[in-house]
Amino acid sequence: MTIYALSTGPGISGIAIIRVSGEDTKKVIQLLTNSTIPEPRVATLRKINKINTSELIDEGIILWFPGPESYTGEDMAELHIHGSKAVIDALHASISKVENCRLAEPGEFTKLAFQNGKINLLKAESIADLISAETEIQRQQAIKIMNGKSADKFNSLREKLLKILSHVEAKIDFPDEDLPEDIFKNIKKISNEVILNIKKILDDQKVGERIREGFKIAIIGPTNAGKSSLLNHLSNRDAAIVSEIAGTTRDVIETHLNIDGYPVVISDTAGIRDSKNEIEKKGIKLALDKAENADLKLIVIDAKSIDFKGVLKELMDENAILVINKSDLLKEDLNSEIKNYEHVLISVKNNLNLEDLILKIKNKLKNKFITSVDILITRERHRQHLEQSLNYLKNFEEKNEAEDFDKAAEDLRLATRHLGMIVGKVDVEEILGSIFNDFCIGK
Ligand SMILES: Nc1nc2c(ncn2[C@@H]2O[C@H](COP(=O)(O)OP(=O)(O)O)[C@@H](O)[C@H]2O)c(=O)[nH]1
Ligand SMILES: [Mg+2]
Repeated sequence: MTIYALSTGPGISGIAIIRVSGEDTKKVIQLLTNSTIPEPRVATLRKINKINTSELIDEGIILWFPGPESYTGEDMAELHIHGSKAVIDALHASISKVENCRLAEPGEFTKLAFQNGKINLLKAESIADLISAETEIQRQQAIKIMNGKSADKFNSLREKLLKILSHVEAKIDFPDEDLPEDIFKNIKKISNEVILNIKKILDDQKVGERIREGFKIAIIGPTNAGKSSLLNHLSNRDAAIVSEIAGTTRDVIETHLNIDGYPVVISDTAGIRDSKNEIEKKGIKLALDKAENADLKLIVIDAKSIDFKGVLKELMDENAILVINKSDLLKEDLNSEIKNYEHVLISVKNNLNLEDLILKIKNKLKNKFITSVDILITRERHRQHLEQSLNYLKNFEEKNEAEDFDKAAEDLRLATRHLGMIVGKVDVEEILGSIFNDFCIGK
C-alpha cells in the first residue's frame, strides 16, 4: 500500500508539501509528471499534471527518496507545490486515482518509520512533541529526547540486564556447569546498579511530564468571586462567561498560556457552594478534582463577603495562593482573621495589583520546572514501565538464591521487557543472541 498526505499545515501558504510513501511512489511520480524520475534527493522542477491527462495542476519541486534511505524506510517522495486549497485538492484527487494509493492516517509516516526500524519509540514520541511544542522549554525537551540521550540510557540499562539474564539462563540450561563465583556477585551488583538508576530517574518530581503537558493551575472559590474574570484576564481573552448570576460556570474551562516560556494550563471551575442542582453539583465535584490534581491552586474569594471555610480552607497549602478579589468594593480594612493568611488583594475589574499576583505565580512555577535528573520522563507510559521494571527487579533481588533460578530468571526477563518497551525494543531473538554471544562457559 502506498500512502500520501499533506505534511504542511492547512490554510493558504506559499508552499505546501505532500508526502508519498510506499512501493508505488515511483509510479505516482511518473504518472503525475509524464517524465523521468528525478535524481535521488535532488530538488527537481517538474510540471505536475492531472493523472491520465495533460491538464496541468501546478509546477513544483519533486524530491525523490528511494528506500531505505528515507524517513519511513520505504520509497518516498515530496511534492512541493503552491499552498492553495484548490491545488492541494486537485493533487490529492489525482494521487487517489493511482491503484493501491490511499490517504495516510494520522501519524502513519512516523509509525512506518518506527516499524521499519528507522527510529525508536521515544524518538517517534519526541517528534510528535516537537511538532506540538508551543514554548521554548517544550521544544528543548523534545529535541533533547529526539537526540537519543534518554533512549541510550534506557538501552544501556536494558543491556546490563540482558547480560546478567544470559548468565542466569545459562545456569538453567547447563545446571551441571559450574559458574565462576564472581559471576554471582556480579549479577547482584549489576541488578542493584540498575535499580538505583531507575529509582533516580523516577525521582524527578514529574518535571518532564509537566513540561510536556503544562503547569496546571486551578482557579477555585465560591460563586461570584470573580474566578472567570480572573481566567479571562490572565489569558487575555473571553474564554469563560462572566456573569453576576451565581453558578454560571459549571464545566471546567481550560486555556493554555505561555508564562516566561513555561507552558501553563489554567482551569476555571464551578463556584463552590451547596447546590441542589445536579449539573452544578457535578461541576463542583470536577472543580475539587481539578484542585486536587493542580500544581497550583488560586483560591479566589470576594473581599466584601469573605467566604473562606470548609473545603476551601482545607485546600490552602504550600501549592496554593489565596487571592482576595474585588478590592475596589472594599471600604474598610479586611477582616483580621483573613489578614493573617498570606494573600494577594486584587481587583480584576479595576486591574489592581494583578502584577503582584502574576509575580507570585511565576515564583511558584519556576521551582516546579527544576530537576537534577537529565533523563526526563515525558509520559505516564514511561513511568509505568519503569515502575514495573523496578518491581520485577526487586522481586529478582529477593529470589537471588541458587535454587530459585527459574523464578529469578522470569523476574529478570520481565524487568528487561518493561525497560525495552519504553524504547520500543522487545525482541526474544536478542535475548537468545545475548546468551550465545556472551556465554560460552569456557567452550
Ligand atoms: N466590583 C468588582 N466586580 C468584579 C470584579 N471581578 C469580577 N467582578 C464581577 O463579579 C461578578 C462575578 O464574576 P465572575 O467572574 O463570573 O465570577 P465567578 O462566578 O467566580 O466566575 C461579575 O458580575 C463580574 O463582573 C472586581 O474586581 N470588582
Ligand atoms: Mg465563573
